[in-house]
Amino acid sequence: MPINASFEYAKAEEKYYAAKTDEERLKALEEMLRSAPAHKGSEKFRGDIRLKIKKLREAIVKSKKASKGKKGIKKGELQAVLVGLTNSGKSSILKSLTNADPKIASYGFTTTEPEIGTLNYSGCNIQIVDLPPIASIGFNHGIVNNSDTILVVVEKLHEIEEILNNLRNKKAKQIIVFNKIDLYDENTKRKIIETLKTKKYNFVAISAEKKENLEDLKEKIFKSFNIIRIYTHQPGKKEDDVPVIMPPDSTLEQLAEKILHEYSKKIKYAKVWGPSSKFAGQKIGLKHIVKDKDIIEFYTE
Ligand SMILES: Nc1nc2c(ncn2[C@@H]2O[C@H](COP(=O)(O)OP(=O)(O)OP(=O)(O)O)[C@@H](O)[C@H]2O)c(=O)[nH]1
Ligand SMILES: [Mg+2]
Repeated sequence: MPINASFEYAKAEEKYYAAKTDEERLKALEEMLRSAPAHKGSEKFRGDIRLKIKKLREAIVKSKKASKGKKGIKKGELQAVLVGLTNSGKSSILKSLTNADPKIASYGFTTTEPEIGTLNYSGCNIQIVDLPPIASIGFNHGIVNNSDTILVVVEKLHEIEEILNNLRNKKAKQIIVFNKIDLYDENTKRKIIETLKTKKYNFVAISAEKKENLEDLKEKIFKSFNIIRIYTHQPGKKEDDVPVIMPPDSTLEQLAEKILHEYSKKIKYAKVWGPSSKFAGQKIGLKHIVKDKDIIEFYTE
């Protein structure tokens, strides 16, 4: 700190050292410049601050440019990611399952960054992520590693092992999606399906273009998540259309906590209709284990 520095300057300098982002740092530096002593002897000192401001502004612009185009994807609660070689039809599948409208083309390496769409199935919103082809620059192992379900999209049998060998995520469920089945005659189709069965893959043979077997694919995706759906509501009101998603064998307490942190402490009791109830409207406590498609009504203090 220079001699005769003001109290404001000291405060700004404190902010500068405490700043966590470049933007905060820049703001603090600008404050420092405003409050720095303006006499002749401090000219070099002010010049130093100006230089720091200039450099920081450039760095911010540069990092903004670098991050542009790289879409951040906030992982949905239920997420399936499309992985495969170029041209296998990943984007066509995204388009046929969801509201998304990705670029589709026959020339290869069409998708260069992740695209997302939402598949609404059985009351649940499932996030489907379309990725650039595996082994291309834009392919994102990070997204695949965090995903719940991997849709391995192929148009030839030999592609399956090639892709599986390249996957690092060993936790996610895998569904082999054999696409473009419309290109084959009945006999070849049957042989392909036999081979997939013999290899014991969890698979579905579809045509994204001709919309064949898409319902099977949707069901397989939904089942891969191993979740239960609970519909909740306040007394006297209609239940929510969008269920709360829970792992199997969750308790009423866990359900309440998922809805709102500390909510379980406010609950006197609840009533349940559906699979986990002995009779309609049964009164239950926090330790009650809920089941798929239960309807729960909460009573708070
Ligand atoms: N016959 C047939 N063609 C299909 C089917 N699905 C996709 N295609 C065609 O295959 C080509 C590639 O489709 P895309 O959906 O762009 O493939 P992709 O896997 O996203 O390709 P990349 O983004 O390059 O990885 C296009 O010409 C599609 O029209 C299908 O079920 N049957
Ligand atoms: Mg694509």
